[in-house]
Amino acid sequence: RATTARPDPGTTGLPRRGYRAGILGVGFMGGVHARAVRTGGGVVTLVAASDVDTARDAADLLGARAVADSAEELIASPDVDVVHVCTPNHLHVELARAALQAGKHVVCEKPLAVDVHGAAELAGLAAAAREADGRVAVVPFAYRFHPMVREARERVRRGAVGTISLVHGSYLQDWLLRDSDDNWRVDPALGGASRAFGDIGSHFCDLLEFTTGHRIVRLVAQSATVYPQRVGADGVTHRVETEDAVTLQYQTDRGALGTAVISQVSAGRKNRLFLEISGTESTLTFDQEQPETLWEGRRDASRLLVRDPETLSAAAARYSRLPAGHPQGYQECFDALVADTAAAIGGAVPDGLPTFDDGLRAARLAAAVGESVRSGGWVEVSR
Ligand code: SOE
Repeated sequence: RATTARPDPGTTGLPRRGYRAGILGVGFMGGVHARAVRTGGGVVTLVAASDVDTARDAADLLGARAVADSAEELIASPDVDVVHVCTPNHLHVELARAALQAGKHVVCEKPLAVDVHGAAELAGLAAAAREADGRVAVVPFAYRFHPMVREARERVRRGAVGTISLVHGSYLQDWLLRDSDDNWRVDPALGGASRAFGDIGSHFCDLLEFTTGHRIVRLVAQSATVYPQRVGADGVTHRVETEDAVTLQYQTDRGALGTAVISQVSAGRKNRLFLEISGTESTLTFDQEQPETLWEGRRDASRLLVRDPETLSAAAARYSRLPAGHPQGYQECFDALVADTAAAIGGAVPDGLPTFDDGLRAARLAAAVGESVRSGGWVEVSR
């Protein structure tokens, strides 16, 4: 039981030179990363985008001190210690590789790479950088940083759920519901062949494995592309070769079964990441759109646990950034992820910081889903 909402000093604090970030990409995610850096007391020293005008237009909003002419210039800058890669997916490998080779710490958006080969290369480079001089390489599986997710993980860990038999859920969005909705993620050349699964199914699987400690070892998947064609922002119709939705069924290494529905075309569902863990003692249910609560189901006495740093386990209270009754959510998850990244750079070992190994894990799962969709059969997920 936690008696204070104050963060654990063992895992906070800026690295000695401060947290000097360079942000590559100025879309939605670039903004989220920049806010998290500044909230933690860091500085966005440089920002770069696909062209200088775009970067200049976004610099103020991101609170960036200066604009780099190119990604290469940003990566080479002595004013940048941590490179945040927030570009379209197809550039992740090339930019993260260059940043690691230039001696920087890296936070690279997911999917880490559009295939296993690229993700494995980056995981190898990150391991070498960690060995060489303790550098940190993070993939923002940010939903791990919801306090109630930590609470669920803690309850699983201390046996309150019992032996887990079922883990099911969904990740549903509707921002690609119409054929007039389009985005670079739809194009496999930019986003990768695995779209709905790579973009959000990866979060679902990461959350499942993070909270339960189980690993998905076998799966069978189906996919659907609701619109064979979409109309781009330029008014031109193009073929769609990536999936709008995936359904999957899986088994874990510890004998649990589960199913998941992943979709970017579910009307009314904005960002509903829903996970339900059932064991021999209790059920825990987390819904990302109601992140202040965790449902605990018991045969005789079910209840809704509410985020209150006074009553949560210490592992969860550590991620409570606001007093009870003052809702916190998505941005605070990123703030906490960057704070833990800073702490890791400073030499701490924060529990549950998602690394490039987790990015590689997501790439392996996406490959297994793709293989199963093609073959129609069960696929073993490679380790
Ligand atoms: C779009 O689907 C998106 O921004 C994802 O790319 C993020 O990873 C997810 O957290 C929210 O939705």
